[in-house]
Amino acid sequence: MNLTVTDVRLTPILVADPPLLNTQGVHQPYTPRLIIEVVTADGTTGVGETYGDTKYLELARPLAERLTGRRVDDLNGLSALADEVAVDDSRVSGQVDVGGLRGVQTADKLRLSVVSGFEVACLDALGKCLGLPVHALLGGKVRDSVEYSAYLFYKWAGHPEGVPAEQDDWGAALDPAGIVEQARRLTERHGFTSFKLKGGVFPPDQEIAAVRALAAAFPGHPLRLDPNGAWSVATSLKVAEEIGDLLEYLEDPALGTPAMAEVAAATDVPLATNMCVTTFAEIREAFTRGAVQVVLSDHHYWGGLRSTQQLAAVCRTFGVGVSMHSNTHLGISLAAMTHVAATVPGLHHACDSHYPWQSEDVLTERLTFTGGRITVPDGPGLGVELDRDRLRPLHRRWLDDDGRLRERDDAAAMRVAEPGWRTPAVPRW
Ligand code: GKR
Ligand code: MG
Repeated sequence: MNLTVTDVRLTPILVADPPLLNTQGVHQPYTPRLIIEVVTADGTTGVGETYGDTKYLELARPLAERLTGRRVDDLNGLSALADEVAVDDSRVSGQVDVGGLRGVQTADKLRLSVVSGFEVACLDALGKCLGLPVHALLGGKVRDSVEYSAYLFYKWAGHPEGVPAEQDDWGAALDPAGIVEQARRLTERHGFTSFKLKGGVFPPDQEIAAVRALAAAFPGHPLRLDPNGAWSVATSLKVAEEIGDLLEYLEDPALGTPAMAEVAAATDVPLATNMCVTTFAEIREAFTRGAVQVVLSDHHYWGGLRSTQQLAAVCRTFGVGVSMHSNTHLGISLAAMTHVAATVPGLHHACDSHYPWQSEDVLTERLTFTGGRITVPDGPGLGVELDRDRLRPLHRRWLDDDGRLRERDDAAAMRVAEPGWRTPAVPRW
């Protein structure tokens, strides 16, 4: 067996995305993703997936060159390699990111987001070489299936520019009845039993009404509401008071650790985050101030599957819960999330996934939810196979784009419908 990397292929793609609304704007008709293939001297190919905007691609290219000649099992060497690559400072603002709503943007986080795609590809290749599933390389699964929640979004019936040609069949969801209908369809199709509503889109009273409607339609089922930090402390507390008894947790009601700590101090409703704790450096302040009760990990920006396990161990030490955040992603990332989630003891909340919203994938076979769960693959590597015939047209779409859609920008997408739209100042309400 020869584990030396002889080739790394990077394929940026644009993936069809429905007009899902969030506090910054709306999803573009296409979202950029990057597919990473790592080939060993034996001819084994491992696949990984991460964010595909230009700033990630610019970092992935020199990292791909450096990886050639190294071994796929040298995972500790990967981050060191990434550190050798300079990050263009204009690419990271230090502020909360545009479009993605994933917390602070720093050079380190950008590096980790790229490294994670390579780590997953290396683990996939290593698992295939050894005949072992990725979860075994991570220490072994502690569960046979991983639970996901139905991710509900306010949405338009179609994108304002009338593309993509592949319009989704979900229709609009802009009020409580629309959200309940969406939840029913997601449940019928995938068997989900817990629900997360992306909020921060309408004034809080409307979102409170939607949660109440969900609670009436699905009595006793876990519900979450996530306005991505759009509310003031006072508004967060008002919402907690009104519907706290219906919620499993409130996700990022207010922006940043100080505001979250203030909310947490005044309510018993657990607070979850994928915005104020998104790096190891942010843990100390948030945990010592009791600002969050659940951290939603994301292997992409935490630096990979092994970093996610480390985060879970830190959370366990502090008695903080852990689950998984999601952003628009395809099946490779869903498989990676499922493998790592299978190895994390004490994962007590259903993970988030945008996957049901993605009509396209680059796999020979889509992953399927049964009873809202994904069975943990036991075949070698990630247990998924890249389909070149599906990958090619999505890459062609990226090549043909004039550059506008290659950067995810939900505010820019919103301006197509509302020319005066600016990313709202926070707190919005
Ligand atoms: O897809 O619009 C979206 C979400 O708002 C996403 O950008 C967030 O990162 O899903 C995420 C979240 O939980 O905050
Ligand atoms: Mg969130």
